[in-house]
Amino acid sequence: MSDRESDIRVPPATGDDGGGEVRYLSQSDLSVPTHQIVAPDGSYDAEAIPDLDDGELLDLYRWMVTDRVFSRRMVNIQRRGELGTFGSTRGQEASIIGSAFTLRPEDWLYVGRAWTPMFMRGASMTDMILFWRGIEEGQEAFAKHNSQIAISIGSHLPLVAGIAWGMHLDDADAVATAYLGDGATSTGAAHEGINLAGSLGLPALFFCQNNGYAISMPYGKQSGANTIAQKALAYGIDAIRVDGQDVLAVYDAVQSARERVKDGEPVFVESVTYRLDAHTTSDDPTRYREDEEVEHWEAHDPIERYREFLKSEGLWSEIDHDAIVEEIDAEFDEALAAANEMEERAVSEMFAHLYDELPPELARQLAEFEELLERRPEMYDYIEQRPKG
Ligand SMILES: Cc1ncc(C[n+]2csc(CCOP(=O)(O)OP(=O)(O)O)c2C)c(N)n1
Ligand SMILES: [Mg+2]
Repeated sequence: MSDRESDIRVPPATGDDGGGEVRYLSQSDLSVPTHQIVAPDGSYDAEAIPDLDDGELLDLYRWMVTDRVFSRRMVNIQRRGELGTFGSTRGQEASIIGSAFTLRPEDWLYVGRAWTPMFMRGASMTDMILFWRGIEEGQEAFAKHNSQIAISIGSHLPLVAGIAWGMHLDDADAVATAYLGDGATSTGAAHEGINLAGSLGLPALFFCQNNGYAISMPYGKQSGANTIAQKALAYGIDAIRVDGQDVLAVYDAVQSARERVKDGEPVFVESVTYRLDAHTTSDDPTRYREDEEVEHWEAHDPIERYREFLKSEGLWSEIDHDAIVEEIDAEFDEALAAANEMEERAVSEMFAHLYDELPPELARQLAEFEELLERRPEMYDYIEQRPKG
């Protein structure tokens, strides 16, 4: 916990040379830089390229395409009635892959809108389909890869701070990472988690994807802060703001952050990106945003930008894009077939998983529900027991 352990860190109230004037501490005095390596037009300074070998540079591309194909397929099966809902990540691939590429299997990963990082650490597409069908086995499988999905936004930040505290006590050579959205930064839990990490100096890495919206709420209406990165300073945490459409910049930023975090200096990263699809398949974004805005961001497609970089490096000829897409589609087909093999679910499962021992009120509700189904078996007709979500 380095020098943060000292008992008294309140700067003395000695006055200053303001000449009696009331002086404000203002965000307009802050200059918040945004890290970028490959500019939107594909130009870059070769000196600034992170130290990745050709194989790793090609892997970054493959994972970004995996992310895009997975989102497309998940939205499609939801439309066919085979999934309850899904949150697409189209447009955020550089942000998601550049960051996750820096993590090691021993790091803990708690994600918001970022599903491929689970695949990158060995979780299967089948488990992800099960998760989105509301089947608990999916989440259980993720835990085997030190990872979880937080649907209750911001709720995972205190947990990640707690995991980081445990890592600190164990002197572990690893970090605990929370992926969160811009909206999650407005929750009380996020404040508590980041504050705890900052005050104790814990190995926690906060990776915030500012994709412009919390469902229909644009960032500008959600917060008075010019940037999310600046919020970290109030917790005594250093921050990096990065161009989330530039996979190499995101990798570079998070790689640097991870090194610091390991030494007990938490870091907050704001990755500036954009959600091109709806919030989830239940949402209609045409109700709250203009086509021109989406078109603007489509012109900042992160995969296209990285493709330009690969061409400049002479690596594009190594890639057979159509073959990659075909392989990922085939992997998805297999995963879906495996997920469809799941047996019917018992309706009592609605009450399982959260508690070791059912609290009395839930036990009462379960008994009432079972009694109802016994008395009126035709009610089963209204309950979907196939694991479709
Ligand atoms: C604690 C909590 N409140 C409300 C919701 C409903 N909800 C689901 S997603 C969402 C917005 C999330 O926005 P953001 O954090 O920016 O993440 P994004 O979906 O943009 O990735 C809300 C309010 C929730 N899941 N959890
Ligand atoms: Mg958001």
